[in-house]
Amino acid sequence: MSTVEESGTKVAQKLLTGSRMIVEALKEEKVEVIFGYPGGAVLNIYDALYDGGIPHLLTRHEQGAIHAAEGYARVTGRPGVVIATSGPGATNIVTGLADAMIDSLPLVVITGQVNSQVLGSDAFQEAPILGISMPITKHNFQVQDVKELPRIFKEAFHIASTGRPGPVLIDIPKDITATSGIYDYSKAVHLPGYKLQTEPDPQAVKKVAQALKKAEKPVILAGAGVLHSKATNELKELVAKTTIPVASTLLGLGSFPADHPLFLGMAGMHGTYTANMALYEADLIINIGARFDDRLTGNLQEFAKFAKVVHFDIDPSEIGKNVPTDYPVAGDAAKSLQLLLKELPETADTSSWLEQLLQSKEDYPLWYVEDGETFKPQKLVELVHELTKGEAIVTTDVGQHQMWAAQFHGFQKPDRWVTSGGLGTMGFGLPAAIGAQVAERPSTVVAVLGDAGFQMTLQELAVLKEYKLPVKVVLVNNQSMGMVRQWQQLFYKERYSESLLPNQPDYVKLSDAFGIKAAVVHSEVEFRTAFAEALATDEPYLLDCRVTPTENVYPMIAPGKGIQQMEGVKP
Ligand SMILES: Cc1ncc(C[n+]2csc(CCOP(=O)(O)OP(=O)(O)O)c2C)c(N)n1
Repeated sequence: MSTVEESGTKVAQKLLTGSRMIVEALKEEKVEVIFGYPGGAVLNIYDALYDGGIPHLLTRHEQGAIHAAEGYARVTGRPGVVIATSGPGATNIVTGLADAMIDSLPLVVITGQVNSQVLGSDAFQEAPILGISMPITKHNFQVQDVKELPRIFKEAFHIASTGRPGPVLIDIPKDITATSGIYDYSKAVHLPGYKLQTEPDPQAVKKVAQALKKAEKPVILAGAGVLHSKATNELKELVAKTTIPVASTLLGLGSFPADHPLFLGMAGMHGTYTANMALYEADLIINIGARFDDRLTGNLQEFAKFAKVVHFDIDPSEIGKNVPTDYPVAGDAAKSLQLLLKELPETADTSSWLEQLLQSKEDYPLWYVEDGETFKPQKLVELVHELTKGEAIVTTDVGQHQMWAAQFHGFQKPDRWVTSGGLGTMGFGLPAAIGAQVAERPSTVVAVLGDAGFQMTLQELAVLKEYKLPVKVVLVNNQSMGMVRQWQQLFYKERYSESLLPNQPDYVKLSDAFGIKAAVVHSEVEFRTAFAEALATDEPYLLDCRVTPTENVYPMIAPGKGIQQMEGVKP
């Protein structure tokens, strides 16, 4: 350690160890919380954090830390920060990196690495995380000289949070964290190879306005890009001016109010009849910030058969990737829509199209049948909405419960919906709820989880207790991996291979062991009482909800089918 540091004038002199530089850089980036887990290669960093002045949340597994950071990023729009040690610590965050990459969530992930001198020698806890993470990060760095640390941190935060957001990994050999160097965070980011295309081309937007003028059956597809670019007001204005109806992707839920008469619901594999038929029959699809992924489009041969396609996207490489695009507009969604609003001409007469869609909404709503005996999972989701007045942040795992939450919760506002869309990561929901609750302490956060997914990361219950996070865990317990069971029922002749879970832990005892109140719920009546009690406390709570074990998610587009070929539509 340098004498300058010991003299007490360390920051002013700007001669700092690598670990202190990391803490200073995180402070300059106004990082509110770090999600992490210590280990040998990051001991110097943890020592600097000991009195470094940035809160740290210790999860019980590195996967928990990165999903928590994703939850934080989704709710705040700011980069979530993660620290993991080398080797197994680093490999434990791989799923989260892939998840954040495909769902465009900004993260800055710091991994410890073995000492520079032994790099590449299969040293203890060495894992080539740079190579492993290359295709699943927006960018990654390995620090080779302590002097580079400030520049690399500044670039990492810039890259993670600008353009299409994504995870950036910084791998730091242990010796670098102990070495001193000059700390200068004042230099502006200079990345000639990193070109952002936030400003839309006015000519391209003009062409969209012309296309709108002619369209008699237009539909907007709102994706997560609307949320990332905070374009929800512009979207509302566009709809107010044009009366074009809106369908949403799974990740776009909340970008347009669910109770708006022109909202058609979620589109895609488990989308509403009306949203899917609108996309099928449309003569103009206006995609704002969606990837046209396969769960949305179904069989591409059938998708947008009759439509011209407009695609607004911050990432030009997404435009035309899956669906041929007639009107490409690369740029920030909010800016593009602002330009479009200025250009708007009179639109064509769409009244018969609207009449058709509004009638379809009425005739073919989402539906389920009450059997008078079992607790329907769809009802459960409706009750979560009702009892939280739709104000809660809802996180989920992956599976049937995720689809029911997407279908039946009715998101009114942006950034209240936290789910693993692209990767479909079981185990995401509980840690993501932790990150969301840390981001918004006063808000109600409800983690709607599957019984199988919960068992993948349930050790994070310890975090709820330790950090007094009042997350309400609603376990949609159907005694199976419901979505797998559904596919085996429908496509594998009911051969339920390894998807039934008759042996479950006693979740009340389990919660009790973590110091968390819990109850078992079998019916709507019991749920109303127990959930009201859970909401009334400022403590975490777990409800083990025994729902209909054989319920399926409908409508459904079977694999290989077109978006119009839905099964299980209300008769
Ligand atoms: C890490 C991971 N492994 C496997 C899968 C495949 N998978 C998708 S849904 C599902 C079942 C989920 O069961 P559960 O958590 O109980 O939710 P449910 O479908 O019953 O609501 C499985 C195994 C996955 N998405 N993620």
